[in-house]
Amino acid sequence: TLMMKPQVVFVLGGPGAGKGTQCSKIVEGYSYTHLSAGDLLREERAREGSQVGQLIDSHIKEGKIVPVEITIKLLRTAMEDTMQKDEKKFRFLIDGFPRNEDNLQGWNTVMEDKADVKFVLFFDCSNEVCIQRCLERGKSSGRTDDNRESLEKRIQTYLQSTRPIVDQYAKLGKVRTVDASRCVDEVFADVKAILDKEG
Ligand code: UP5
Ligand code: MG
Repeated sequence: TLMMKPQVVFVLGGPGAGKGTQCSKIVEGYSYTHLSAGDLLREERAREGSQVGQLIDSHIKEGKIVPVEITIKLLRTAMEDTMQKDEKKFRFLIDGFPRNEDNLQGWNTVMEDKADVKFVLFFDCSNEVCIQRCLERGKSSGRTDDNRESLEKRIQTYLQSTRPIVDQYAKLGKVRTVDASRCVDEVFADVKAILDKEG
C-alpha cells in the first residue's frame, strides 16, 4: 500500500515552556500524533536490556543533548509504527526536537526526503517562568532533571544550542511563535489560530 509522506511540525521552546501540555490539547482537536523526544528517551532509558539507558540517564540529568542517532531511531520507529497501524495518521507533532546542530543534521541526513517539515511551533517563555514551572512540577513529577541544578544546565543548553536552531528556521520563514508565558487556555487559543490557518 502507498503510504502518505509524514507531515511534521517541530515543537520547540524552553524547558517547561508548555510544549507537552499544548501538544496534548492539540491532539484532542486535530489529527496529529504527539511524539515527545524526551518521553521517548525516558522510555528507552527504562526499557530492560537497553544498551543506551545509562547514557540517556546521565545526559538528561546534566541537561545535555543525547547523540542524534539514538533520538532519531526512536522517533523514526515511533512514526513508522504509528503509520503502520493507521495509515490516516501521518501528521506528527515532534516535541522537543531538534535541539542542536547535531540533531538538525541527523534529521536532514536520515529524514529529509522521508518527511516534510511544515513549520516550527515555538513556545516563547522567559527563563524565570520556565524554571518556576519545572520546580513546581518537580514536587511530584519524579523527573530527575526538575531540580534547580539540572534546570540551570537545561536553560544553558537551551540558550546555547536550541535557540540557534529556532533562529535558523525563522530565517526560512518557518517559525510560528506563541507567547507561552500566559495561562494554558490563552496559549492554546493562539495555537488553534495557527493550526487553523496552516491547515
Ligand atoms: N504548565 C504548562 N503550561 C503552563 C501554562 N501556560 N501556565 C502555567 N503552567 C503551565 O509543562 C511544564 C509544567 O508547567 C507542567 O507542570 C505544566 O502543568 C505547567 P510541560 O507542558 O511539561 O512543558 P514542556 O515544555 O513539555 O517541558 P519539559 O520539561 O518537558 O521540557 P524539556 O524540553 O526540558 O524536556 P524534554 O522532555 O523535552 O527533554 C528532557 C531532556 O531529554 C533534555 O534536557 C535532554 O537531556 C533530553 N533530550 C535530548 O537529549 N534530545 C531530544 O531530542 C529531546 C530531549
Ligand atoms: Mg515535555
